[in-house]
Amino acid sequence: LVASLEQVDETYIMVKPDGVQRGLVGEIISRFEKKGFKLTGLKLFQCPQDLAEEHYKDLKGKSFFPKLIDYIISGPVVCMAWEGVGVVAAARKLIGSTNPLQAEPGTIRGDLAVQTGRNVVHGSDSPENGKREIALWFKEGELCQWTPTQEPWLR
Ligand code: RTP
Repeated sequence: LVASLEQVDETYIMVKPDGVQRGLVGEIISRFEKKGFKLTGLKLFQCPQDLAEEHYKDLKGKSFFPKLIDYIISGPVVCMAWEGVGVVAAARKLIGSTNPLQAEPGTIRGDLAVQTGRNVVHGSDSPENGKREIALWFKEGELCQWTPTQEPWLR
């Protein structure tokens, strides 16, 4: 076995409350699965205000910050951890631009959203933030490090 020299990164992906309430959870998870990344954490979660504020602390001075926090805590979100080579940048590409009207067709936001303030999904913007956000949203025992079995599932 030749060990890969490429760095395996992890990213925090979150289906925001509008994505959950519009029934887009399966569709969004499916795009990351089909791309070929490995799911290492998944839960439905009602986010408390202090966690939302900590997650978005870099945006604290922005005029839209209070509305953003209200949006994120308005209903349950789906928290996910994904890992793979290049997963952070690739996930941002799959998600598309922050403003869904500028997001390319074929991206999650380009296909499924209209407003910046209702853009259905979050993805970490750097490997460092991927690690930070996964540690923020998940407890130790909620994450699974796993290797695919060598046995075929179907015969
Ligand atoms: P995210 O962190 O959610 O993946 O989004 P992003 O990197 O594409 O965008 P960022 O600039 O970090 O903004 C975080 C989220 O804040 C909301 N937002 N509202 N002008 C506005 O009303 C405005 N600008 C940003 C969006 O929900 C954005 O995803």
